[in-house]
Amino acid sequence: MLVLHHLENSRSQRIAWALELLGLEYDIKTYLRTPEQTAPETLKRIHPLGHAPILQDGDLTIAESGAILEYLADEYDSNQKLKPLSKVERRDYQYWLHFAEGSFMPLLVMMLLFRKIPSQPMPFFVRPVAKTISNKVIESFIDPRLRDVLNLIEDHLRQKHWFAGEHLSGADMQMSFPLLALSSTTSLEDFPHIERWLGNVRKDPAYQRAVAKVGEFQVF
Ligand SMILES: N[C@@H](CCC(=O)N[C@@H](CS)C(=O)NCC(=O)O)C(=O)O
Repeated sequence: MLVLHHLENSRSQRIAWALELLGLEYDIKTYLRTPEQTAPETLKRIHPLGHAPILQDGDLTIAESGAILEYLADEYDSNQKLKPLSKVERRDYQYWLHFAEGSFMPLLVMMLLFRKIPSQPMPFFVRPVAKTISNKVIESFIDPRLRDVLNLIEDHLRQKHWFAGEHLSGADMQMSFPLLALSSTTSLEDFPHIERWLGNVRKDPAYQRAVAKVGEFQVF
């Protein structure tokens, strides 16, 4: 039996989408975030890092959303719904599958943390300094890199309908989390192909079934 350990408002949505696309039966165990927005300690009973998503398949426990998608592709995807067969599509699939967590998410996590710094408890006279430093890091380091990332994605989606070509794949699932998260707080109107792709994601029946079960990511 497949069990998806799902942290509310999190990357687990990707895996629910994949499981729905493959038409697999699975249980969802939902964990609520702590007041500090972290995962509860109970998730560490499933995997030592206690980060979601985690998938259990019988005795096997798999963490890392990219690794989980690859596992599902290897074990349950005889019709290549998650992982394309052709060489060119496979290259795009691999690139974007890794890009999502390797290049995109670290920037978003940094942005989230630096945005939060000025509102953390601290002596009142330190706050303006903290705010200046945070804004400087966001403006000079994070924003330009994020714009490069979005330009790269926009350019790719100008040529391809989905990340790996004509068909939806696990690469779209990996890329959905950072792009949905970003679009919930930042206008993407300068990136019409990303917006078109986000619209297609939201229209996908398997995505809609997943969201009905685990919810869509809301605020970043
Ligand atoms: N690279 C990992 C990241 C896992 C991760 O950081 N998950 C977040 C949820 S979106 C988490 O569990 N956060 C809770 C915490 O850090 O306490 C993946 O793609 O699965």
